Formats: sequence, C-alpha cells, structure tokens
Amino acid sequence: MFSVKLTVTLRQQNSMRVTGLSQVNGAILATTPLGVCIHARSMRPDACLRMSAKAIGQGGRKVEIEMGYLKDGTWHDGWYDTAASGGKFQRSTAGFRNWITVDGTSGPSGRDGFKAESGRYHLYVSYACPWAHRTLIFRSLKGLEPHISVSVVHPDMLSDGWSFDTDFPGTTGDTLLGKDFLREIYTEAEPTVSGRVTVPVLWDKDTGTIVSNESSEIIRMFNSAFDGITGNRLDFWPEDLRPEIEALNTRIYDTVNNGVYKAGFATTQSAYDDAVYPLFGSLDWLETILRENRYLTGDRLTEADWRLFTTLVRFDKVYHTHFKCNKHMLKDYPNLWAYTRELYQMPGIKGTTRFDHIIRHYYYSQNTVNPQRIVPVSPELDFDAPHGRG
Ligand SMILES: N[C@@H](CCC(=O)N[C@@H](CS)C(=O)NCC(=O)O)C(=O)O
Repeated sequence: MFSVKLTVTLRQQNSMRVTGLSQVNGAILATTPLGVCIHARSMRPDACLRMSAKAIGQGGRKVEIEMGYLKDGTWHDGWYDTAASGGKFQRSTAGFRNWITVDGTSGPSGRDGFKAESGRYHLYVSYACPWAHRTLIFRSLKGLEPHISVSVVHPDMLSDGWSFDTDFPGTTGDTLLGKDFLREIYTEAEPTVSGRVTVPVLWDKDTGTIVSNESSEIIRMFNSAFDGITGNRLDFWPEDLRPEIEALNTRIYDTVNNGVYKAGFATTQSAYDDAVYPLFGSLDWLETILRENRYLTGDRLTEADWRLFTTLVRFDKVYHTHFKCNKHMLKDYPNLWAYTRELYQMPGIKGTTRFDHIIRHYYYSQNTVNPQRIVPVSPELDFDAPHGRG
C-alpha cells in the first residue's frame, strides 16, 4: 500500500481526492468519493502521481484512464472521439512519411537524406500491434535483423500511451535513447509535434528523427532499399503484380485490417453493423480465393499476404471476442485457417508473433471496450498443426 495522494481531474473541471489505494494483480486501484476505481499498471508511486482520468458522460459516474495524444508537443489524455463521427472509429493518418532509399533520395514522399545503411535505423514496435507486426515480419524475411535494431514497448497502453516499462516478458525498454514513453521519441524528433503516438516508429540515429510511422510504407522500404547490403532479393511487391496487390490491399485494409477495429471501437449499433458485415463478406471472399490459390495472387507470396496475416493471426484470440467479430471464428474457415498456419510456420515468423503481448494489450488497455479489464481465457488453437497446403 502506498501513502500517496492522487487527484483525479474530471471533464467537468472539478477534482476529486482519491480515498483509497490498493494493488490487485499488479494494477493500482484507486477509489474516489464517487465510488469509482481507476486502474494503473505501474506500481511506482511517482507513476501514480502522473496518472489522470476523465469522466465519461454528463453524470461523471464512470471514470477511466484514456489513451492520449500530443498537441503542439504536449501530452493530452483522450481516445478517438467517436461522438463526432456517428459512433464510427476513424483512424488518423500517420504524420512522418519519409522514405529510406538506396541512395538517400526522397522516395515517393517526404524529404531526402535517409540512405539505406547498416546500423543506422532503429524500429520501435509493440508485439501486440498488427501494423507494427508487419514491419517485424519484413525485417525478419528480408534478413534485416543485424542491420536494424528494435525496441519493444510494454503491452499496456494506458494514460501515458505506449511505455518502455519492462515488467512484462519480451519488453526491452528503450534500448536506444533510454526514454520512458514512446511519446518522448515523437517530441525528440519534433518538439511541437501534434498527433497520435503510434507504433511502429522507424527512427534515424544519424539525424535524430523519425523517418516514418506508417507501416505500409516501412514494409515497402524494407522490401528493397537494403537489398544491396543484405544480398536478400526476395521481392514481396513484384512489379507485375502491383495492380493486383493494390486492389487486394485496398479491400483488405478497409474491411479486414481496419474493419476489425471499426467493429470493435464502434459506439453505435449502425457503426458496428457497417463494419462487421463487410468484414465477414471479405473473409468469405478470401476463403474462396484461397480455395483455388496457394496465396492471394496465386503461387507467389506477396505483401498482400503478410498484411492480411497479421489480422488473421489475432482473429480468434482477440477480435472474435473483444471486438465482437463473432459471426465465425477463423478456424471455421478451412482455407483461411490453414493459410494462416502456413504463414505462421514460415521461417522467422513465429518469433515475431507474441500472443502474450497481443492478448494482454487488447483486453487490458482498451478499457472503452472492456472496462473491467478482465482478460478472458483464450481459445486453444494449434498454430503448429500441419497446414496441408501446397
Ligand atoms: N497508420 C499506422 C497505424 C498504427 C497504429 O494505429 N498503431 C496503434 C497500435 S495497433 C497505436 O499505436 N495506437 C495508439 C493510438 O492510436 O493512440 C500504421 O499502419 O503504421
């Protein structure tokens, strides 16, 4: 028990003293005069003092910690405002859009100066995050592990956003800059930055800035920019398949990768319905493609497959229950399920897939979806079972 006083600031501007503080399973529970509880992962009293919370709704009955964002370099609590969009979750656009290229020229967007060089770049990821997972997969497939270093954040994303706490297996802390929170990486790059603090982040050690925080672009850089250094010429974005890959990516992003989030974060029935039916429509469509084809475009494994994989591998353990995507389980689709296992079993992929981080992050961090933070039992799935494809 800590002898620490904690003040909770409510949206209505009044403040409340915390009257009781206790620890349960590594979380801090704070009781306020409204009889509500606040949970925080950190056991450190100084972390308690940094903790803040907001009342939801007019009555101020329910208090919860929300995830925040940076505005002009200052941290604010706040989840996505679905009230402004009819209950729909609208993902914000990534802010850093530079490219690493073979010769340091600017690439499709952004500015010059990010030349592919061994040891120059650092990747900040969460194992929980499907977008960051893509970048870890490409780092592995393209033999970039010796050339691009990595820091892994803690799976709990609470009122301070992603943190570099290390009290969870597989976390590394910030091995490069020694920061406490990912948001400090953003403000280090740009002191007055505004926007959400997301993973993945690709950092340039030479110029001390963020190259990119957009996973779809980071994987394209990894696909080819370092080939001269690694000698790895595997191409997951081959020129002749690009139109087909783009078409697949567009539908899969909208209805599957982001579709599960749109269903899960919806705060109205209609926003949920608008996401969940197209999601299962797309899974049915993908099942028929994979009945005929080994991979999405045919015999060749491409970027489109890996982008789909990171959502499929999380589906039954998280999205089915937590995001209410429960019309079917992935394991009910024979081809999709075997295809997911095939990709999971490819060399270098298993090590990038950490179900402990995935499960803990979603159920524990996203308290707008799961206010009690109860982490449910997980379906028993054998990702190592023979896939029988090919
Ligand atoms: N466009 C980004 C999206 C990344 C993203 O949304 N990451 C999530 C984790 S899965 C995140 O960090 N969210 C924190 C927040 O939105 O505050 C990408 O694909 O790289």
